[in-house]
Amino acid sequence: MTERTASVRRDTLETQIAVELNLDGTGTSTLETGVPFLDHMLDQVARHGMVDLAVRAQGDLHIDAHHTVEDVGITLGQALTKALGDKKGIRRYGHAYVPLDEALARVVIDFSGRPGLEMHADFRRSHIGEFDVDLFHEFFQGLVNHAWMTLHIDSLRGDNAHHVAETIFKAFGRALRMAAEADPRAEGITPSTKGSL
Ligand SMILES: [Mn+2]
Repeated sequence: MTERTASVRRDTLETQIAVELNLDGTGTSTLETGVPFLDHMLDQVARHGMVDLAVRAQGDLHIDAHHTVEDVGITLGQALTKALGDKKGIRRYGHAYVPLDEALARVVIDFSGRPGLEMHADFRRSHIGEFDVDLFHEFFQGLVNHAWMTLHIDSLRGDNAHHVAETIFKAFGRALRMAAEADPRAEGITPSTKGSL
């Protein structure tokens, strides 16, 4: 496979975001979104997805973290689309179960070419530190809309909200790795009977 990297800049009046992505990386990251808990979660995606990821964001955090978190999702989605290219030779589907103590999450990905999000996660508190747990859905909705992926997220159990979030993002990273990975038996082949994704 040729190099699968992307560099995307997205500027609006609300946020200015730059994402650099290498799908065939080693799990290193440079994260400066201005939202520390989001940085912590993106670090999990890079590490467990074995992708190299740099995200720099300047957002209207004086309002709240909503625009920044959503727009980081959008820009990361755009970077995924660009880095995946024609999707020839990838596995397309990926899934992972990840536990963290009492918490357990399952994430299933299909690089289907159709945006779709099913997210089922109950958090027992509204905030993790200063981070509003509603924003996890905003992040993943922005991501799937621009990565053209079907994404099923199920938090199967968990008491601690930090644990629940972390299992979701680690499982997302693992599932992403599987779905985006080169399948040595399918070199040059589009993983769809339609012939395109
Ligand atoms: Mn943690």
